[in-house]
Amino acid sequence: MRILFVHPNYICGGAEIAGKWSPAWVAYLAGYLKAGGYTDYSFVDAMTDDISDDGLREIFKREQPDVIATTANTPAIYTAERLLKIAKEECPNAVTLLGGIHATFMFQQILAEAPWIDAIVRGEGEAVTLNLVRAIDQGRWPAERADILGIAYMDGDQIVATPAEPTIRDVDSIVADWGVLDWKKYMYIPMGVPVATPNLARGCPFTCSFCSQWKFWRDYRVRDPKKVVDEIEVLVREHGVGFFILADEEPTINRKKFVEFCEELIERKLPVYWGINTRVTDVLRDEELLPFYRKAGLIHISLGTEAAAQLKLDLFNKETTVAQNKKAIDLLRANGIVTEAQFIVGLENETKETLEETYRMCMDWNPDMANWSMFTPWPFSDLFHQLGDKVEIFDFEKYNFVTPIMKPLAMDRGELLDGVMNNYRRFYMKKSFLGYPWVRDPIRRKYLLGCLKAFLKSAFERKFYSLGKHNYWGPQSKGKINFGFDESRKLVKNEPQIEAQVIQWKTAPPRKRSAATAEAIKAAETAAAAPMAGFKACGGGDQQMEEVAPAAVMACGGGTEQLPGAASAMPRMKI
Ligand code: B12
Ligand code: SF4
Repeated sequence: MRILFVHPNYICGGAEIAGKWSPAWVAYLAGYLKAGGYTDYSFVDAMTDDISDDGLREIFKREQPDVIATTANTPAIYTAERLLKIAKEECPNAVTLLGGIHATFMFQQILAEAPWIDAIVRGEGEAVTLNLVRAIDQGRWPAERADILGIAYMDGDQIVATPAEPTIRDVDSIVADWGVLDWKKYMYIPMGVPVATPNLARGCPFTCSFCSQWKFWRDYRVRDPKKVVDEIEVLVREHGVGFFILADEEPTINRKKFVEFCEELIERKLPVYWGINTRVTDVLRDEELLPFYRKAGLIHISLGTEAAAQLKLDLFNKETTVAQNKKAIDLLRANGIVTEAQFIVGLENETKETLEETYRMCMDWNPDMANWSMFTPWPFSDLFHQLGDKVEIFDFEKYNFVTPIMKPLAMDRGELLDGVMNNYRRFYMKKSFLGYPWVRDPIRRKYLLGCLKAFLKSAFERKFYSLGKHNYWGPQSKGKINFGFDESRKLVKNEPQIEAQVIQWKTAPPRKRSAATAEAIKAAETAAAAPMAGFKACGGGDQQMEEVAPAAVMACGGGTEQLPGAASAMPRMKI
């Protein structure tokens, strides 16, 4: 049973600019398969090695694996679909698999667009993949595929989605096989060392309206910190990793575990620095602990500050305040931790003035780094549904935080991009002359200058924000920018039963439901209960998540109306 994992070759000039990133999904899936007795797997990183479609074709032709598996975030979806098409053409007998965030929620559209995909793995991948590989190995595939939880596939012209696989309770049973990656390739420019993204915890108890990660993992689980440090020790000692970023959505919410994790790192004296993404509220809560976190090697915290206006934070259901953002940055700076403030811009009410306001607020907070991401309306986020028909672009390849998907009412997309670039230029110009070179702590200084180097390299090569590709050469070119949207791409609205599955995949606890979700659930409970009777949460099985509402849900526009052109092309759905 030969399994070939392939990471799709998609690049957009966002976070990739910091170096060559090692993909964690492969290591975690491979490790779980290994524990289940399947060790004949290998990996091709088409993104890091910049492998073309023709190059992949050659590899598939030569390798002839039994299973070809790839991943996709939203912007990489078409690249992944194409990759599996080539895989099917060259290896018609191989089983083609797709997993990751986008396919978990958008499987109906994907299977319609890419019927050569044999199965989509929904949500957390380890247990489902092992069950699926076993079924193939034991000759039960495809005859018994309906018994495998957590997958979606085409059966003739019908889409079948099996009940959700329960999330893995014993998260310590997941032991990554980092040896599947070729570590020479993965270099983090700021530190000049290989970089990894291990997992301490999965999931997030918050419910920000623009985000879908809290829906994806369904519940929050933390691994044994000692075991995670064991994994990091392997990464450092066997693979030369010198920097890691926890792949977690919310690594610090369980303070006890996070403290244990830091204690263990300190005790083992591993030569490694690291970073996290976390919430400002956790930083404020842990004010006293920040020196200890720094001692454990934590040198970079990227904060979901998101906005300079309270109204926007509330719209995002962020449960934070502007004042908290400023305070958290002050505390981190005082404790020698590099701070990165993340802003989301480009909603419909964005103007030149609001962009300027964000810049001024940012200068006032004075983080070490700042990041202006374009608002990206994942169709499976709560905010998307609140936007109604305001989203016009459904070319998912551009859903990448660097392309303006929404057109603000008062400016065009080119002006928005130019405004964002103006913020970057001013911010980093100041930092490069008046900030980074004068930082006293040598590690922090090295790190910041390293980040600047990565940033300048990508700006010089016009790769930053895909500027060259979009024909942006500075303010004078803002009227000539071409984002190359494929406007023939449409959103295929899920059929009601599938939409109900998507909604119920993770229904937020009532306290935290956004207004839109709560309203949608209420509407569904009154209007749609009868026709949906017998239809169970998480796909209809008996494996219910406790917090999932028992009543049927048909929400977020889950009606029967399709976008023009979509209805006739859609296969029927069977659950
Ligand atoms: C590390 C990371 C990166 C790294 C990527 C490293 C790499 N080579 O993989 C870097 C910094 C390069 C990066 C860049 C970007 N990222 Co990023 N990234 C993350 C982060 C923080 C962790 C991802 C991770 O490793 N998780 C741990 C692994 C174990 O989880 P996983 O990948 O989901 O895999 C599990 C399942 O999904 C499933 N699975 C996944 N794939 C497959 C495949 C098969 C066959 C199967 C069976 C199962 C399966 O099984 C796995 C184990 O359970 C997430 C946020 C988060 N906390 O998850 C954002 C995230 C994935 N990134 C995101 C985005 C948008 C981007 C960028 C577009 C942003 C930008 N402009 O820079 C770029 C795109 C880069 C690209 N070319 O694809 C979004 C995606 C949202 C979406 N709807 O798709 C996320 C969720 C962040 C967010 N704020 O929403 N990213
Ligand atoms: S805190 Fe908000 S943005 Fe961050 S992972 Fe959780 S839900 Fe998403």
